[in-house]
Amino acid sequence: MVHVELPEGYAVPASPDETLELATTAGVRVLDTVVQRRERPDARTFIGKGKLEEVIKLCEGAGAELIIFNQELSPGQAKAIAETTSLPVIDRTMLILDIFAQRAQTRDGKLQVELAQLRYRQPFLLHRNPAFSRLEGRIGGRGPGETKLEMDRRVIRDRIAVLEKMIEHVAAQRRQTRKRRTQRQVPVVSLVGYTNAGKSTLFNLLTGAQVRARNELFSTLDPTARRVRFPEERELVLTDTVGFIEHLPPALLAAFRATLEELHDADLLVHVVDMSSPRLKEHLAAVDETLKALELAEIPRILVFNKTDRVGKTERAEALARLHRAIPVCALEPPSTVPLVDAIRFQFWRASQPTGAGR
Ligand SMILES: Nc1nc2c(ncn2[C@@H]2O[C@H](COP(=O)(O)OP(=O)(O)OP(=O)(O)O)[C@@H](O)[C@H]2O)c(=O)[nH]1
Ligand SMILES: [Mg+2]
Repeated sequence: MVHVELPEGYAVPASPDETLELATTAGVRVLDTVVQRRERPDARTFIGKGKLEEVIKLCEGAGAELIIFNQELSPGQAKAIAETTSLPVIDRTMLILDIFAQRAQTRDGKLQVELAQLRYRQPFLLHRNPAFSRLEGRIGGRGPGETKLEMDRRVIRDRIAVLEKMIEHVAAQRRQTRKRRTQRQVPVVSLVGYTNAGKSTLFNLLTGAQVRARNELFSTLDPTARRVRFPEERELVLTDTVGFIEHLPPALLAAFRATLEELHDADLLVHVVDMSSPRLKEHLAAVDETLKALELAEIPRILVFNKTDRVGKTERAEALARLHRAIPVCALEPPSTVPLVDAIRFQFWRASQPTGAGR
């Protein structure tokens, strides 16, 4: 893996630790990480000709089969690098897309991932990058659908158009379901947040569902909705969604617009945060930015600091949560979610009795 540090003023690079985790999730073992400090990126190869040759030698020595760049490469840079080595080269975005390709289960999810892959790779493919044929079926080179990813540009353009139509069709069906829901005036609460924050765990706890919740990045791709009943015949719909990440590839965001569109119906967003993460601040900022980009910043939001058990002392967890005006919870301990449930109820039914108060 190649990681480049640039001086202030340049875009902050993605965390190399997180990219290592992404690689592990995708099924890649990273043999070595080369860190380079530069005054500015090399226009042609990003890391410069000499450094690139050094990296290639290192790969040959270690028996590496793939080079991962911890940043987005321009199509020109990817091409120049591919011309220097016979090893396939992928960037962080392709790594993320690969995880999505492996995870996609539903037809809808598969369509969206394939669209994202084609859109992202289109400019690369226009250069007839030979590295792509070597990637076929491997990390960075597999798709969720039946389509071969190595295609000529006209075929790709046609396929993109078909995918867009199919996704729009699914989105229209979803809109119908949502309309019925809105007509019945059931409030919708959506869990949002950084990947691996514990959204699905909390969702399962609050709804009794059993969606996939694992210690890995991007466990959840498909949105799930469940009714939650409260005393006094009250109910709401809770939804679980795909997690966000720093430097979220725009191609992915665009393709997932159909899925994320559901968030526009939410009457309340519950932003779940892994409070034990050393990159807490960056995660908060990444989610804020993504919500803004999706035009969801206006929806009322409750901030939830999850994984209090991992922060050690309860007082410390509570102080940190207070500092950020967040509600502390531990999604592994059901009683800890009472304040959150009360806050949600208060949002919709101000006059209702707090949980456990009875009447
Ligand atoms: N210690 C601890 N672990 C938790 C807590 N909540 C969730 N986890 C763990 O964190 C990991 C991620 O949980 P998920 O619920 O899959 O996270 P998510 O936000 O849905 O993640 P994505 O779907 O990948 O975006 C799992 O291993 C959970 O068991 C918590 O309160 N404490
Ligand atoms: Mg999840």
